[in-house]
Amino acid sequence: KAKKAVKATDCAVGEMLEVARKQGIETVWDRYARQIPQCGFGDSGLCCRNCTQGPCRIDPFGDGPAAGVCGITADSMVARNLIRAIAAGAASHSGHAKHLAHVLKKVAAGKLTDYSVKDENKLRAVATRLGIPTEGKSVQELAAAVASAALEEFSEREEPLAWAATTLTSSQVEKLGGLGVLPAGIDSAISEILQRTTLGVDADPVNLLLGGVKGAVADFAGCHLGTDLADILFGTPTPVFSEANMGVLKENAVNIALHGHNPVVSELIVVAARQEDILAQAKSAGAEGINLVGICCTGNEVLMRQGVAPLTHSLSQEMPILTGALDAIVVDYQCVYPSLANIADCYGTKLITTMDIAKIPGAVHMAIEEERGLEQAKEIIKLAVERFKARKGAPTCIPQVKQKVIAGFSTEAIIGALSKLNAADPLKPLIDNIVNGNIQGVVLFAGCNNVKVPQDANFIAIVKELAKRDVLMLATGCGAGALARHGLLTSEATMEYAGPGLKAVFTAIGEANGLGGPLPLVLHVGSCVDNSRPVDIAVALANKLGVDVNQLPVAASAPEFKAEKAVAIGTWAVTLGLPTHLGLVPPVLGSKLVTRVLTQDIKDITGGYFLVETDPLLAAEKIFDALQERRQKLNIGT
Ligand code: NFS
Repeated sequence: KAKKAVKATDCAVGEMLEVARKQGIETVWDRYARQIPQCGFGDSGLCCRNCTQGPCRIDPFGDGPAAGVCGITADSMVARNLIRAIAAGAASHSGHAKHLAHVLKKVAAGKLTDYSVKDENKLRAVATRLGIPTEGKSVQELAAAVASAALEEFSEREEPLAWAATTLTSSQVEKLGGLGVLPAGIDSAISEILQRTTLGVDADPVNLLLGGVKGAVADFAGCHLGTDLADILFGTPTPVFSEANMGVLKENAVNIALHGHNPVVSELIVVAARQEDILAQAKSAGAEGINLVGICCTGNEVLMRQGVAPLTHSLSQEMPILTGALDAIVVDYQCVYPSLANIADCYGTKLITTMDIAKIPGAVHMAIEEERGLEQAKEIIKLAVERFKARKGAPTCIPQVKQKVIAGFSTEAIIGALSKLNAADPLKPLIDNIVNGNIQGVVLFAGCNNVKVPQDANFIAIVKELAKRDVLMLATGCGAGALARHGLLTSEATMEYAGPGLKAVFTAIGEANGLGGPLPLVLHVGSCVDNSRPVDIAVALANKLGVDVNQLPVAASAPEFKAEKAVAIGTWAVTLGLPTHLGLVPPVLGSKLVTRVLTQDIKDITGGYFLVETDPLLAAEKIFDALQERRQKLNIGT
């Protein structure tokens, strides 16, 4: 009972909840309470609205209807609903990637003055991986070739997706091809799911799930594409120091939050905020400066590349407005709660939407045209300055809570850090330490916060438990954010929580890299699309060892997931061979068959499987056991 009352473990969020209560402001937690009890049919995947003969519901206990009006069974209904979520997730990640591809194409054509290729090495590396000849080619030419290769990924062609075929191990590619789940186009895989799940198409639950796997592979390609193109356009992240949580707000500065997922707009706001004319405007309004902060994955993008402080994440995105100190929230798309508009209106905070596919009633909409992006970024900042002027002198209540953060661990940065130990063979120290047991395995923490879990509680508990057991951990998305706000992305956390093996390895790497201490307890590898980065490392390890990813002591965990994007990512993690923990029960229990395929049968096909455990300590135990099982099979003991 007591556990239910806890909404968040972050005390800054706790303080703001108290403000919300006093002021009568409705939050995500209040709206959730009003939904209780939630629909049991929907919760178990047994509700279908795919045609107007419905909505149909199947009784999971066998007392009521056993089929929908068209005759669809529980197994197929659950499978259909699940793979529609995968399609939606893939559409989101790849829509973001497509947007970046269009920007790169315009950069290559010389049409944009405010954007450029920031990382030529990455551009050349990606081109080489794709088999595009780079010799003697200019940056412009290569950018054009990579952008058109990227855009070709979306529609259907003869060959499999290049961003899957060139990034995975050859045996993975062969296996996926053999299963018929290597897509020939991202958009075509998404559209195929929509077709096969409409009335009267695919009624075979296992076949439907395979369609979902194909969609998930398309999602992986979209994520990888998004990461590659963002690095090319804005730079590949390197380790960066910052601070996290609401204490980063400054009462006397113009505070602007960058929220959403795509760095296309936020990167220009960072540029604009550093320009003299804009700073002068802020100063003449009486502000000491412009303070940019991040929310969700746009926040992760600008943290990784620009050191912008992460303010808060996902579930608590409404909270910073209640400080009274947030002058503007600039959003692009995805994971932005529409409720921000009402709360922003109460406080006078400017909510600015920037994408034509993502408008919110009550927000100011400024459709960004990349051709005049910097000018528009300045207009946005001016709106925030106006709001600052209006609130200047009024009391604010900023929770004095912040934590140090080290982020910026791209694949390249991790390999770079390891190369300080062994320049000729950077992966060797990592492999040696996995083999000798200093590192028991690698776990990637991904995914969101969910209102059904006290915010961050599962992340924190599992990380602390696995740290003790010498597990090397990486994090992305709101998971990385949760760990950042709780001080777990620091060298100090390594000293406090890491087991002796992990501590020794992280200290050696940290010192060799001049960090003056160990690596942070968990490495922040980026936003959710950046879940592709750890795959690159796993693939490199597998290739070097001559094994496959599904044999490595590597696992993934999404302890507080909520978004359809997380369903897509989890599915490709399983497809690529990882035991993948979920801290909430996905809506599949209405089908024993689907539940069994996802948690057991799939293991015989891909080597990966879903491991569902809502208790964080038990989850840590089970994840650790999964790593041990792999170690034993590789004969590397404990
Ligand atoms: Ni990922 Fe990032 Fe957060 Fe979840 Fe949403 S911001 S893309 S989906 S909620 S981690």
